[in-house]
Amino acid sequence: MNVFRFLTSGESHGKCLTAIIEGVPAGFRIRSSVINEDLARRQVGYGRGGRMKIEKDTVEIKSGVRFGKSTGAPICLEIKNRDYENWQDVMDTERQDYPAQETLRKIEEKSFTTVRPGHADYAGAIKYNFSDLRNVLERSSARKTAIEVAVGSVAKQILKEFGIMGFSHVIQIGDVKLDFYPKTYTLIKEKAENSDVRCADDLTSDRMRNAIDAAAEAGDTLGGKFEVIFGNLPIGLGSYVHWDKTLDGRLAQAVMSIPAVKAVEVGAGVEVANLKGSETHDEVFVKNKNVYRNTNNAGGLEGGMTNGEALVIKGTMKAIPTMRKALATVDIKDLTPASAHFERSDTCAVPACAVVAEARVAIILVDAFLEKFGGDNFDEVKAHFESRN
Ligand code: EPS
Repeated sequence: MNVFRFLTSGESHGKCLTAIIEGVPAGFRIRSSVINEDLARRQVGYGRGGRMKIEKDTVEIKSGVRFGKSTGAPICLEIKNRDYENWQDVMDTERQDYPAQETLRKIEEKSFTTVRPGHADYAGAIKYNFSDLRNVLERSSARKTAIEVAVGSVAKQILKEFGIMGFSHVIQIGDVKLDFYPKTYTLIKEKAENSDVRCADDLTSDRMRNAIDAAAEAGDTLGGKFEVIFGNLPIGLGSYVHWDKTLDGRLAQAVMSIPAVKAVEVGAGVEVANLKGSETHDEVFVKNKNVYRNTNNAGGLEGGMTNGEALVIKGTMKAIPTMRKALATVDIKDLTPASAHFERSDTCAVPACAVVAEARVAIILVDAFLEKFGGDNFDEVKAHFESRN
């Protein structure tokens, strides 16, 4: 069982998004202002749609924290959906006995039966026996990633106490790739944070923006690739003894399950297929009793455990399936051919997806960290950490 675990609830246009986190030891400083900074990072990005102009995601810590410190009790987080104001009738949790005509009209207007290819619509409707695809859209929407970023921010605040920090950046949007990497991780992070496509090179950022503009013009959408990097990790998080304890396996699941992610790579990733053994593995050297490597093709993981090098995870996101240029589909009402439903959407959400992946990686890392060094309170965890090999 996971040490750090959480559940979320909430619909895209419902009242709010909620998370309950379990497993945070007492005595950790948890700041809502830091969570809000991460929420803002998820909201920006060239190519985002109209919804982000309505929302200004901020978290309320509802329980489990007292005077800025965790108490060891479950932590409840909440983000209100500002857009709910416009959706109250449609997303009502109560059934009204005699709804007004106007209410019925709004519900009718927002219900839909034309499946959007690439979304959860078709399988979701069959699985849960829905005639209105609104029921599928509302929870399958990537809107819920906002609360996951809040949970990830709590994880990052815990990891930071032990000097573990990470960042994310975009390495491809459509067919525009980042070929020139700044020399250090610090530089990549700084440049990416200042780019509205989260890309560490100015010229490539321009080309990415142009590609997004062209896609938007054509009523189309774009996917891409991002990278999450965490440094200063203690050696031996995760394990090789069972398949479900391997850290690469856990990280892959966490990143793969972000909506629209279709592939996850560790270190050199799929490139290793082209390399010989002698080119793949990172040779080990020693200087003044310090072990070091000159390469990091393993992406910081060997045998499903952290090996002391930087953790490098890549994710690939498909282009968003909700688009103006409607795809051919069927109407589930009568199984007749139709055009896919279109609702306000983003042209490209790869920069936001990178921030979500950073949160998911932090969640897995804090879980593995507390598994190894855990305790009931900050001092215990710190003592365990300091007594490591
Ligand atoms: C999102 C909120 C959603 C979408 C997007 C992500 O808001 P709305 O549906 O009101 O426009 O902008 O979600 C999707 C496109 C999707 O397919 O899930 C958010 O908060 O990130």
